[in-house]
Amino acid sequence: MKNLFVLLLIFILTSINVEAATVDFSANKACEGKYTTLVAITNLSDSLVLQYKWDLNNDGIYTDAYGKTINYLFGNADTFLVSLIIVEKSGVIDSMSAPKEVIVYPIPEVNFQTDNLCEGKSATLKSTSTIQYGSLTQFLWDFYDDGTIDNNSGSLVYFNCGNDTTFITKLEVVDTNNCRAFTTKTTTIYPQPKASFTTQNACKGKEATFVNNTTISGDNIMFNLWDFGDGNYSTTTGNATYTYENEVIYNVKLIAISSNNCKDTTTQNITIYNSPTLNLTFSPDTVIFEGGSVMLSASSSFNNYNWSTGANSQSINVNQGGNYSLEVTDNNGCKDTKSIQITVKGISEVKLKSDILTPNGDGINDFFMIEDRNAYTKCTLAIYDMWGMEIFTSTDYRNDWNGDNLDTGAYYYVIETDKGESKGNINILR
Ligand SMILES: [Ca+2]
Ligand SMILES: [Ca+2]
Repeated sequence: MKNLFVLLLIFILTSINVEAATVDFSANKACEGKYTTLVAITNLSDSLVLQYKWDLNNDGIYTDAYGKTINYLFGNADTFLVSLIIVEKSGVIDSMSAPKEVIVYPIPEVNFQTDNLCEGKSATLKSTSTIQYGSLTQFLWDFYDDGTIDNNSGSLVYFNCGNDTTFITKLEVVDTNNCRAFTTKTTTIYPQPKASFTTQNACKGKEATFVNNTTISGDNIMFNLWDFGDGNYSTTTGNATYTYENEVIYNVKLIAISSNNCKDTTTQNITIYNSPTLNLTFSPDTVIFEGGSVMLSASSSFNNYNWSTGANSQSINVNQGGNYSLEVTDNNGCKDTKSIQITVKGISEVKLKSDILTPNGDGINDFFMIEDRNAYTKCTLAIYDMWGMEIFTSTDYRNDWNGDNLDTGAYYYVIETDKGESKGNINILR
């Protein structure tokens, strides 16, 4: 009975031993292009194991690799199903209940952009690297590619550009799975323009000129951006002109941009003055008679007068018909111009406007009127009644006699002027 118990115990223990054979493996985190290390895990002692056989491509055939520890290159980033069987020396074959996933992580796509690689400027270098899974944790910038990391502060770094030169920049990025990749690029530092312009204070409504004196050596200016300070801009390849509408001091900015996108900015104030307004006056009239003259004047005083006749005085005397113009300049150099047409009228005979006088104050024939009275420098008038008695006389008649209180009837007049005379009847009607 005791022997039977011992045998039973041995049988049970042996059975447990056989059924308890476990098959598993571990795999390290591998990155694309790197070997994955797979290590079999079993409760069998090595002395009982004849062979470890691996199926690494999930085709059910365990001939892809042999050994308790293997290194395998899966090739691309993916999830692979891997299984393992253990052949015991006893001939028993132990297997996994199901294949197990092995992940090969992708490596980052590494790239970077540069901006403002200009002499003496602070250039910007920005990583544009990406990763399919996880995130990027380190950005290792090596300027000059000399193996010494110059900056590991992040994806966006700055570089103080010295003089125009060319070198290699290397960026290596590392992700959360410790997968890493790098790229190198030739970094060129370009010539820096020196923006400069000159201008002169200008007048409202008149074109202001900006002369571009920007310089650059070893490169070209692609274009100039002008900010006129009033919200308006323009781009030129050289100088600029602009007309301001208000008398204000404006801050004008020039940004010169080279063909390699190096920029320089300069600013300068321009004062815009109010433009003068010229009014032309004339005396006595824009219509003058032969032998007469008219005085043309600027109604207010200016710094400088420039008549179309060549005169430079505030007023001129004109006795010829035609168009006369005057340009005036104020203390700020701002100008205005006006012109005036002078007509000369010829006098053929001394005439009355009407030979009827109706002095009733209705505005019609109320006064004894000589046509073109202003044409005569001398004008005398005498009125006689029908008996030849002089009843009115003036040596400087101004078209201002209303017949006094004479009765209705016919009267006789004599006009003498410097250009001739006239005699005849005038009829007063009341
Ligand atoms: Ca296989
Ligand atoms: Ca370096």
